[in-house]
Amino acid sequence: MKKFFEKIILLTLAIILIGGGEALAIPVPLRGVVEGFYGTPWTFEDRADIIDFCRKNNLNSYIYAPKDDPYHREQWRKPYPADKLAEMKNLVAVAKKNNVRFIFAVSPGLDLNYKGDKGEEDFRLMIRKLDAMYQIGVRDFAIFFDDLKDAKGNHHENGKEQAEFLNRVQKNLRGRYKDVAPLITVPTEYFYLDMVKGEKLKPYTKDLAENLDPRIVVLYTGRGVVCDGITDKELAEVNKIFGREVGIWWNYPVNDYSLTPDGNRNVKLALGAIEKLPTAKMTAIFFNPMGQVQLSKISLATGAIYANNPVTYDETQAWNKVLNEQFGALAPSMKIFAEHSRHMENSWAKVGAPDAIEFSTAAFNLLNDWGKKNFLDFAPLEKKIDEMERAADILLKKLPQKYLSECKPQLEQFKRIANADRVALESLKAGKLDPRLKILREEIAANEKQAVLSEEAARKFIDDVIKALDAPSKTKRKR
Ligand code: 14T
Repeated sequence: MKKFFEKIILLTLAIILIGGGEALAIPVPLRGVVEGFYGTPWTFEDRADIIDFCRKNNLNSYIYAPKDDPYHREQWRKPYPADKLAEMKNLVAVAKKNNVRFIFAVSPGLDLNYKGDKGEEDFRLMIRKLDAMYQIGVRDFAIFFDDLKDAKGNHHENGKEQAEFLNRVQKNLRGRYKDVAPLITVPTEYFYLDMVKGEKLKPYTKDLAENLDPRIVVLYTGRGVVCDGITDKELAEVNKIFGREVGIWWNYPVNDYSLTPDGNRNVKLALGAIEKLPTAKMTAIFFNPMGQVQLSKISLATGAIYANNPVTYDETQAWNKVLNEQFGALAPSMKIFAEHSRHMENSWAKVGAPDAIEFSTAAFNLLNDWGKKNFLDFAPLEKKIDEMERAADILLKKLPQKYLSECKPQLEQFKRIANADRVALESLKAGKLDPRLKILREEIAANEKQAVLSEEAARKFIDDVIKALDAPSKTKRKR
């Protein structure tokens, strides 16, 4: 009888939810930022600033997991020295004040021992490490096992051992402290294509999934490490593998795989909106940002809109709203710049909307007509180039220092590209390659060691025009 009434109530709720016209917002329960990138970690000021940003954008969690904090990964056994601990304590208080969960993560996988005396010792050291954080007010913990592959792409982790370690840590902490939240983890095989071989689960993933306490939250990154969206179906598939609702570690706007040879400055900035994520119910989503903390806020704020209501999320609308809010009078210029710097792609990564679609379309149409038609409409592309030059000048002059310090090389490169695009366009008009164009291209190429943007749009137009005009007779005769 009780069951029957429960069903009626649930049914009524479902009718209200589905049929109620206005869709009810269902925020992702755990939503926030994971400082999980390689390279120079954020400062404690940056972190306090991002926690304040989280509150303002209704994100409720921040995960502390900077890969290059030695105490987080390489020397995870070492306790934080007093000065670092004091800064951490202060940050934990900031989070508490802002109603944001401070989730402290350790990545012990590089050399963690699971068995024997060494295993016991490492377990004890892990507990000591987490206990010190409990003492300064931390109530949320994570243990990550990502990126443990050797040069050949193999790892030597055992899923059962890892599961037992995680279960034991969780049991120990929650046994002694009633106010500690469920543990969060990232497996060693943390993207779908790494979990399976053909139709079958790989042994590590199978063993981990079978043995891991169902209360432990598992995060994964999608089909790949950095991938072009996650569908509801894909998420359901991974939920099935782990027998729980898996959370998402989303690798956008992170750009740590776009590095200068010195390994520190990020060459391309990810300034687009979050897109192509599930609308189905999910338990957690964390966005991995760029080292550039201020500029990360464009994408992170769109992520916050998404995480607060995945079903109604519209990336274009969110992106425009966020840029207006964050840049005020500079928003129109910032939009033009950001549009050319949102798609991230290399041999193994692909994410973010294509750069400057209107530019590419105008350029494509023009080059397509060139040599075929007598009348060429240069106006659409000319307008785009005008806008780019104006935007670059305005931003270089007026952007507040906190932003400029994160994107000056990219803005200067943007200006160079716009300038070369202008010369390219004039060359097309004249039907003859302006010799300056190749010199400009050389300059741009030389600067690509520190700044890249619009690879398939404004940057490509330069190459395309040189190609078209370098062999004019050929192209023209083709008709
Ligand atoms: F924890 C994981 F979900 C994860 O994404 N781990 C790292 C992360 O720290 C990094 O910021 C992100 C983007 O580069 O990807 C993972 O790191 C990798 C993965 C690779 F396959 C770095 C280089 C790779 F080749």
